[in-house]
Amino acid sequence: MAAIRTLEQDGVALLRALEENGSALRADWTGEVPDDEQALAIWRAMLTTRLLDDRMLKLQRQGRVAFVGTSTGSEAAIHGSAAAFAAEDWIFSGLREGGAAVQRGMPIAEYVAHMFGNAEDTAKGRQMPNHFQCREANFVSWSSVIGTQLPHAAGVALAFRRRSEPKVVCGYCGDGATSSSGFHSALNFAAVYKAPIVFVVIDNGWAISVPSAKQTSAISYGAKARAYGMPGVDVDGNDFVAVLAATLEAAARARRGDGPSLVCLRTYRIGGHSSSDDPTRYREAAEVEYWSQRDPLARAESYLRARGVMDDQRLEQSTSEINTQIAAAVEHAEAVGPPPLETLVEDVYAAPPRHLTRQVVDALRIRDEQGEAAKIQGKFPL
Ligand SMILES: Cc1ncc(C[n+]2csc(CCOP(=O)(O)OP(=O)(O)O)c2C)c(N)n1
Ligand SMILES: [Mg+2]
Repeated sequence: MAAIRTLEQDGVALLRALEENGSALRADWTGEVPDDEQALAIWRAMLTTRLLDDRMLKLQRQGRVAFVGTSTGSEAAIHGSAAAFAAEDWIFSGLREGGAAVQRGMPIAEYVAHMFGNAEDTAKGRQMPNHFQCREANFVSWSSVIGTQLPHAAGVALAFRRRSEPKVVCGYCGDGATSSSGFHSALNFAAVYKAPIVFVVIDNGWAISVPSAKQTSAISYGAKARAYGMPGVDVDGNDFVAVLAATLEAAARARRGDGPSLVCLRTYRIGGHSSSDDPTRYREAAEVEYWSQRDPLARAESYLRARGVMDDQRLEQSTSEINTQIAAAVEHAEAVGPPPLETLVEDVYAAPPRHLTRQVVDALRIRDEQGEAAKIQGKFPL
């Protein structure tokens, strides 16, 4: 196995606002600093994602949810960046940014309904779990096909510009997705047409079993921006203050009409790629240990304690409030049945074509004759 990944292994200067232990801003920090209310809101969003991930993974292990891709260890990157966008802005995500939809107002019950793929799932059970969407939060449904959300995001940004709508777009992707053709097309296109978009790369160290160090021979992901003709920055992704500041600057540039930016957040995927993965087969325990000691949530908590707005009581109360909401949502979601079979071909055509209608009629007949299909036993195939 290769050497372990560390935060500053390649000597690239990362934008950093907080001291390593989070206790204070660095003496040389001159960037934007959130007020305590905003900092607490970002922290709470991070905590919510941590608790949702913990619960969903347990449900998956119990066979109650089919698939989970956790964000544990990357919460500052996700929530610090998402906080830079306004309610009317649009977010295109990858696998791990679903918590940003919750941060933007998606109810926890809706998040959980989607994980179960039940009748209350806004995707009507047709997506893999952990592929979130929320119209009210302007959070767009994504495809697992890596990098495909980025050309869509650039196109929507360009539409906003053409229509003179004062909105910007955030396009998230992972380190692995930077090797996709969608990444190249989207960055090139957005820069040429000055689309109001911020590309946020969450470099969590791994693309399944491919280490970030093998993903590119560029000195950093941020360095790729230069070739596209846009600003790029590499940020300590576990530092929510630096993440927020870098993303705010990029969003402001897009809003001014000056075009796209690339914000690269260096962080870590503490868990497996997904609930189907065993990361001990390809990475060192020492690496996970190194990054566990740089937990972004603990760092944000230290900062807020030093600011005098966080204490054990607040921590316990928030944890218990969020866990109560999650528990209620899970109990409810399990009581709701699967989406009705009749909905299977809705929403695609104004009037479903005959061959699809025939399939639904057949499916209903088979169900009536033979009952619902039994749950599959054994491994989930992905
Ligand atoms: C086009 C395409 N190729 C391969 C895959 C298989 N695949 C699923 S996730 C993944 C890695 C993604 O890594 P990264 O972009 O770093 O995101 P992360 O999972 O680390 O958040 C790959 C290769 C896919 N889904 N789509
Ligand atoms: Mg990755």
